[in-house]
Amino acid sequence: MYLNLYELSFVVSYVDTSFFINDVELSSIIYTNTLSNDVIKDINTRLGKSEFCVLQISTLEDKDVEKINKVVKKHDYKLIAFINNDVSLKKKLLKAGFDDVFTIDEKVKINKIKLSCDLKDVKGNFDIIGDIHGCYDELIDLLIKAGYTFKDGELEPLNDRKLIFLGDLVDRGNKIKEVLELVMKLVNKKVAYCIMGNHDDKLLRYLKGNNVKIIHGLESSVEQLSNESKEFIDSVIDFLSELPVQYVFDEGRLVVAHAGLKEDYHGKESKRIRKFALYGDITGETDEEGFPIRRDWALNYKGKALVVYGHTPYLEIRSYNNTINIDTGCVFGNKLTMLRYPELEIIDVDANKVYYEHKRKLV
Ligand SMILES: [Mn+2]
Repeated sequence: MYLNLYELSFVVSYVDTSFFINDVELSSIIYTNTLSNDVIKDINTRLGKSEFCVLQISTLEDKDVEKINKVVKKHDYKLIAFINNDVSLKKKLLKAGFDDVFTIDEKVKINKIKLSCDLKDVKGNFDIIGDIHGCYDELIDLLIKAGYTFKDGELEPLNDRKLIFLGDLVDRGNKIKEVLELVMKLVNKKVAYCIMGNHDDKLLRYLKGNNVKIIHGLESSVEQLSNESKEFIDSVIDFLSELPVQYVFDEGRLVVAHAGLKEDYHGKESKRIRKFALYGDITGETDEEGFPIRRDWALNYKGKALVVYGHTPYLEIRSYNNTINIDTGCVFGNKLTMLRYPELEIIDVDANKVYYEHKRKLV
C-alpha cells in the first residue's frame, strides 16, 4: 500500500511503527506513553525546524488531542493519524481537527510529497502581473509593451520568461471572459502561473452554486458569463478550483500571494494561511465606512524572500522591506503594472477608462 504524505506533516500513529518503519527515519519518531509537557515542547521544536515528525502512542485522551492540534496548527502543519480499523475513532479524530486519518493494517510505503505551492526549483525569469479584473485590452497592451507578440491571434510566450498572474482576474471590468480564456490557455500550456484572488474565489463559489452576495463587482462576472456554454463554465470551475493561494519560486527567494504573505506562512498550507493570502491581515472589524480593517503586514515584514502581491490598489507600486505591491488599480481607471523578476523592472500601461468607481480616491 502506498501513502502520499506532505513533507510538512505531523503523524500521530496509534499503530505499530513496523508498518512503515522503512520509510521514516528513526530520529523523526517520538515514542511515548503519555503526552507530557516535555513531549509537547519537543514537538514544537521539531515543527519549528520544519521537520517531518511521527508521534507513536497507544492512546490519547481528548485533552491531549486538543494540545496536539494546537501545537500542530500553530506551525500550519497537516495533522495526520494512522489508526487500526476503527470507524468511530476515525470520525472522532476528523471532528477533532485531523486533516486525514488513515487505516493501516499492512505494511505501507510512505512517499513524502511537496505541497503544490512549492515551486522552489523553478527559477524564472518571470513577468508578474497584478489585479486584472477583466481589463483585457490593457492586459494585451501591457504584454505587447513588454515585447510579447501575437501569431494567428495566439499569444507567443517569450523564450526565457514565464508569466505570473497574481489573482483577481475577474469582476468589475468589461472583458472578464476574455481574460479568463487567455490566462487559462497560458496556464494550461505551462507558460504561465496563476494564483487565486478573493474575487476569483468568490466567483468560483458562485459558479458552484453556493449562495453568495452578488456585489462588489461580481455582478459584471455573472452578467458577462451568463450566456457562456456549460462546457466553458465547467472549464472555469476546474481552473479556479486548482489555483493555489501562493507560490514559492527560485529556491525560496520569491513568494507570490494575492494579498501578500508573512514569512511564517511561506510554503505552507492551512485555513488561516489561505485567508491571509486572499484577504490580507484583516482584523475581522470594519471601519466607520464599512471597509474591513487591514493591518499592513508589509511594514513589519523582515523575511528574506521577496514577496510580490496585489489586492490593495495604489496610484503607484508600493515597496516596503522586501515586498512589492503591484496593484495599481487598472479597473479603477489608473494603470496595469508588470514587474519583471529578477530584474525588478516595472512596465505599465494606462487604463482606457474607469470601469468601476472605487469608494475611495486612490492614493
Ligand atoms: Mn483582491
